[in-house]
Amino acid sequence: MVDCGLPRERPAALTVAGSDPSGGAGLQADLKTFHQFGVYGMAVPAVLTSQNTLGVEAVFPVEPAFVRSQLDCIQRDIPPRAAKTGALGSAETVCEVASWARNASVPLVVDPVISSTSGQPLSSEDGLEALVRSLLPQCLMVTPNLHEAGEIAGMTVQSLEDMRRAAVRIADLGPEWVLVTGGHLSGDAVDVLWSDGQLRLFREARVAGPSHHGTGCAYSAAIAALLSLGRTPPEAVRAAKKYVTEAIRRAPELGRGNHPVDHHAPAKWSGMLRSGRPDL
Ligand code: PXL
Repeated sequence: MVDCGLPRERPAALTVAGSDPSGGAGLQADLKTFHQFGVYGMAVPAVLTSQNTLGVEAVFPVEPAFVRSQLDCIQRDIPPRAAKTGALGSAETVCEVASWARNASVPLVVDPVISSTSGQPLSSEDGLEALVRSLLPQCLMVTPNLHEAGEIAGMTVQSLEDMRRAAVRIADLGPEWVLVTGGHLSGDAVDVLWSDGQLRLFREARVAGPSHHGTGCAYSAAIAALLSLGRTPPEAVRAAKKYVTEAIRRAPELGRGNHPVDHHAPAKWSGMLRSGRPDL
């Protein structure tokens, strides 16, 4: 047998998210990101969208029972080492995902997507309530942006101090780690990671220009990929933020709206399993 020096052990990561046929966001972005980190990617669509870089034209939710059937099917064969959720649509689907995740006891990153980059709703109101009630208590990390953090914490989030206060409130809802992403503030792009009474700040220089399509998806997918490779949550956030910053910097001029980020940006620790396989 020829040994090409490639790692035989390849962790699998799963995304449960919306489909963006234009490839900038949603499960397409997640799969590209998993791949870039050298992780075997799996994807369960929870809502289908008709969209391009200019906006979302239509949303078609997948039957909650069919989402569950996909999750169970994967779990029986290739149990993921880490998973992330994106747009889930309805409360029923959120509950199916929560029930699957409870049984699978997989490290779960929840990106609490409420609307698309262009502002179209991708979750119903009771979908967000269900996410807070049933998904947050059992996830390892939740990654809201300023708007999502405000909706979940019941406050407006417009400053670094607001981000910290929102993170503390959201941690009370159950997640072990809360990452509030500050990409929409001015100045440096600073994210706040809160866990167990400890605050960590992650800072990168802001990349000038219009907002980019799929930034949050690539960020949470990179975190899930790095967790599946055995990185700790703070290590995963640090490397994922560097990846996303570079992905925005290199964003290709594709489409006539919000250009997608470049999922081919360099990914630190890609494909490198931390030796000793820590407990996740
Ligand atoms: O970036 C949030 C997001 C998540 N999921 C889908 C999307 C978007 C943004 O447009 O289309 C499917």
